[in-house]
Amino acid sequence: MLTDAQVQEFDEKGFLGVGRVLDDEAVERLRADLDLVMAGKSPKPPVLNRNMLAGKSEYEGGKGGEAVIQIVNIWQASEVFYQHACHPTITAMASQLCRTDTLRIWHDQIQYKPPEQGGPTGWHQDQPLWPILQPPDLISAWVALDDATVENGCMWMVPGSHTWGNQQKWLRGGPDFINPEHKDVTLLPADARLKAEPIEVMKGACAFHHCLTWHGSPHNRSKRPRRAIAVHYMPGHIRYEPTGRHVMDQFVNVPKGDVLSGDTFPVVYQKK
Ligand SMILES: O=C(O)CCC(=O)C(=O)O
Repeated sequence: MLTDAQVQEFDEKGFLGVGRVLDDEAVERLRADLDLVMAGKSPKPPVLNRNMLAGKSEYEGGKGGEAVIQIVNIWQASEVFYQHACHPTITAMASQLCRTDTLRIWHDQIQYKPPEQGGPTGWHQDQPLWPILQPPDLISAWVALDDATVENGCMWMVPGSHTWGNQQKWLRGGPDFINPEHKDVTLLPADARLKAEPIEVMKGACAFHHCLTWHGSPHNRSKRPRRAIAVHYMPGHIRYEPTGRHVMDQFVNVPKGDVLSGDTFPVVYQKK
């Protein structure tokens, strides 16, 4: 259980580090299955397994052999990752932060930034990039499979930005990438501060973020890998409201306006 102070911190900042949730053995099991899936050797494939930077501009890290390996729905390719998505402590905390009795997996996501060649992940908000879901009440549990520090490209987030609405089309990385820029600051509250904080997460530890929190992660030019698994969770009331395209659309079997449920969006937490 999270304390009231932790819940309040999440409500105010839009993110919260909660410390260690996995022991070394659990991390090793996940790393071993990640290797199998990345090599295309798992019994079933994930939904995506790609370099996110392929075909992107130099500014976005697409040139010079840089990579961010993104795997979507590794839980469908690996029982170990499915069990991770159902982790009782993580899901109980997530349900507490989004005040729900029911949590479903929206999708999960590995982002692996390899040593020296790890590219950046652009500044963004999650929910605007998921244009088939409403309302914007989702939460992500990001668990480090290596120590993620400033040196190897940990995420950065802007405190309070989850309260500023959908700003996705105005967002971009600043010249140093560490802080974001907004193309029309008149659309933001007068007291909005675009000052990002690094979210360092040690191996086996977890940080939550709200689906409107501005975040991004720079290059990994260190000699260490940066592997992490984010599970994006839907509270029980999230509806299917398509206004754009998304890779998970092909798995939706409910009519527009219904709660997004079904085999590919399993319930992983139900309060008794
Ligand atoms: O792992 C990263 O650096 C970015 C992940 C991300 O954008 C997310 O979990 O929403």
